[in-house]
Amino acid sequence: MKIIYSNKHSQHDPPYEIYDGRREPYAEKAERITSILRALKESGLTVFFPPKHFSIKHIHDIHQKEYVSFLRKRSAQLKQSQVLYPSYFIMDTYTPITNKTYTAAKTAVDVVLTGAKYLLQGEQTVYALCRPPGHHAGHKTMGGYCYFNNAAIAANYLSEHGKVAILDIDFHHGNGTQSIFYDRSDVFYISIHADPHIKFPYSSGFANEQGSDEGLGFNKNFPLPLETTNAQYMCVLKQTLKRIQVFNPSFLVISAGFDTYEKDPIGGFKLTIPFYEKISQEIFKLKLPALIVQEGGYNIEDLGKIALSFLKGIDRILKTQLRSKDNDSEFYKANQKTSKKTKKTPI
Ligand code: OKP
Ligand code: ZN
Repeated sequence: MKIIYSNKHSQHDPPYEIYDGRREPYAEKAERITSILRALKESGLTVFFPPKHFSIKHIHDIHQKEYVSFLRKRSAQLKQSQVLYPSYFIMDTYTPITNKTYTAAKTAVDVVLTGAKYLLQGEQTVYALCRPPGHHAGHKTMGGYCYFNNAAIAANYLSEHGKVAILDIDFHHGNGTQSIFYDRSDVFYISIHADPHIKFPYSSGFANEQGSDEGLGFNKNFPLPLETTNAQYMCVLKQTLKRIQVFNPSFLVISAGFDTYEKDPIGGFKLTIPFYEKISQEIFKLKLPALIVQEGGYNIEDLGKIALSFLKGIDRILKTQLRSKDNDSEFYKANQKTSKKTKKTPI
């Protein structure tokens, strides 16, 4: 499995967010990703690949041009230590612009697109270890620590080669991703998250939001109560996977947030570290080419262990699949099918 990573994310590191009118330490810290990186390196599980440079066109396919240039220009205008809370293109008080915000956000997009391109070239699983996260970013709005919607941009890019399912397992509902694909039937957004009556983003993520026009029936939300346990979560996860199977996509994009963890400082579910291995094992039984896109997860101390647990689940499945490859397994057939479709495309 390939892991795509760039250290450019670390230059975007706002000192505070505003919660209910007060300054609080910024939860979406650069150390989140370094914690994951360290754990992966120590485990010796994988090899890292740098992102390639992709055209801005892929961002413009999803985000309004004025919004993109606003972010670029305002970032560039700021001094190193300045923090700007703009009055437009923003939906909350968690998502400030700093001098390197645009650079970091653009690099995160390059990271996911590089991963998506590897899938097109026949790679089975790629982990896009990116930051800042993306699933709250809408067509022309930043919010919830997100600027560009990494998962949506990658899904849209992949959708030119076949149907795409986006499975969002971050603790928070990916309102940005939902809104971007709400009227499309070629990209299926399905999300498990905390009840938005209680948790961010508050205004969307309810079970009755099912898509519109062409997209009606291609958006699915599973809001869950606080204190959700491993067993309850697994039951819902299996339901989402059945629906993805029925949709029968060519690619799976996973918005992988680890803030469902029992000790997450801003979450509220009760999932345990070993359970992430179970989650990924279950997901990878689908045998779909999958792009794992890093979203949230804020327990810096344990994030590395969570990510490692998640990736171990994939590794085990991949190994089983590889073993049964010779006797004409389903996996082998599935792979043959996808590799025909995966012609190289210029970026
Ligand atoms: C982004 B992602 C804590 C308030 C946090 C914002 C949550 C954004 C989550 N002081 N509220 O989905 O992990
Ligand atoms: Zn989250």
